[in-house]
Amino acid sequence: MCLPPRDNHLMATLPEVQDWLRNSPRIIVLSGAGMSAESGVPTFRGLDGLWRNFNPLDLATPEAFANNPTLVWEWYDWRRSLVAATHPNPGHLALAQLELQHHLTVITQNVDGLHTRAGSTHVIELHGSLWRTRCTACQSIRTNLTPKLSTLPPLCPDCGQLLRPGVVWFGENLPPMAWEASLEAIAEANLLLVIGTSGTVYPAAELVPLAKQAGAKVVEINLEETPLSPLADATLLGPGGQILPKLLQ
Ligand code: BJW
Ligand code: ZN
Repeated sequence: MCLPPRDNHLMATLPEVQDWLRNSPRIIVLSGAGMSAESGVPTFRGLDGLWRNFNPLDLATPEAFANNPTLVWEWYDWRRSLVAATHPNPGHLALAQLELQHHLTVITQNVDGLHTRAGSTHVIELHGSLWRTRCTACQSIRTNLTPKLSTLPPLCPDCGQLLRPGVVWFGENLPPMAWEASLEAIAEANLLLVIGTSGTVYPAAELVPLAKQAGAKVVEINLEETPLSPLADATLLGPGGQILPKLLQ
């Protein structure tokens, strides 16, 4: 689904949000799949989302991998090739630019690595990365996967057991260090930008009320309102790749 940006709403609040940005030494971004939509990476929910064609329970749970590791591996292999052919969009690039003027931490639910490719250096990957594997037995982690690794899940060079995608599936805990670092960053934040997330997956969505409690202003950028909108001090409706460069002008 691609709704046209509601410029009236955007123009009403844009100068005010620009002012908040200028006066916020510590900015946090919480990004979701919509952040990378304009790069051509599919989102999960919504009309064009991945979950329209694939059942999350068949692909994004530890049980799914245990039942059919080849199917799950192939799906991630397909997504790796897809992401490898994309590039950061103007929204990712604007955030990398913003880091040159502010203390900025990006907390992303995305596994595509596009924030880092755009030049952001303080990136917390809450849901892991497509570009890592983890051993199902000895837990050793490998990075820098090539896009097309293999159609079969590879075996761990250390212990010979199955390697799995280095992402966080439903029912799994978030990487403890990433979660701790996110809580610390949120506690210090003056401004939280919530970009391109449906705000339906926990505990990531919990960071928004926590930021409010810590006294931060919350600005949401999305094509549509979400369950997080009532918490936001401003919701800018439109594509992140258009709104973020305008915010920085
Ligand atoms: C644009 C745009 C443009 C489009 N510009 N915007 C509390 C309450 C209820 C449930 C739970 C709870 N606590 C925990 C749970 C269970 C569960 C959960 O949240 N379930 C809910 C779905 C109900 N959470 C978990 O299981 C988490 N683990 C956990 O809690 O551990 C403790 C525990 C252990 C054991 C038992 C119980 C608890 C783990 C969650 C892991 C999520 N994993 C995935 C897959 C990652 C790997 C992969 O990529 O394959 O993460 S699911 C998927 O959803 C992915 C995403 O990161 C995540 C969030 O989705 P996101 O990013 O918001 O995308 P969309 O598609 O939903 O939204 C896109 C948005 O963009 C839309 O709003 C568009 O409008 C917008 N948009 N284009 C701006 N151009
Ligand atoms: Zn191993």
